[in-house]
Amino acid sequence: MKWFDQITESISRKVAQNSSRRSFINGFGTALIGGAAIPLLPVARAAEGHGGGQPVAPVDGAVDDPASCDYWRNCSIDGFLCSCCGGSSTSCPPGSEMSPITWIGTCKNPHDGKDYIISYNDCCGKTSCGNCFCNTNLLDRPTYRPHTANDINWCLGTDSAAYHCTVTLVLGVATKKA
Ligand code: ABN
Repeated sequence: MKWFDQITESISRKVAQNSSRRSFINGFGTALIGGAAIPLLPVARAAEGHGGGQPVAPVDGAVDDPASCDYWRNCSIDGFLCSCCGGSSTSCPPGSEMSPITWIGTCKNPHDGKDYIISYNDCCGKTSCGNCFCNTNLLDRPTYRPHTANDINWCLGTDSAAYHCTVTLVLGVATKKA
């Protein structure tokens, strides 16, 4: 093993002769600061809260508040926005239950120009919320065709039929024109 010791010693001496303390500190500092900066690099993150996990780009005149009737996902709603009732655009307020049977609409996302299938699920089991009533009705049809109408209490299949508010769930991209 003597040969191994000699080689190691010779390499160590060469490194020590050719590198100063200053250059070591310089290199070490660069590695430290460079490493710390890596988490600051841009990475793709799913956009939360704007629907469908779609990338969100600012669009002139677009309303980006889910608690507004003009928010793109609310294009075909008839009811109270759960965002104004203690819930969110995708979750029912505490104490209410989401209806499994819903009205389905199609709305254009101004951020990417695509049409999305939106499920308007009623939240049930509490009296009417009374806040942020919206009646936008895009492609809504008369109630004698209930499967294409939004002016219906969809609190069916829930413990209670009492209507409280409505959430808007993005089901996917619409591939065919409605
Ligand atoms: N789908 C909302 C709703 C509930 C009760 C009555 C009319 C409309």
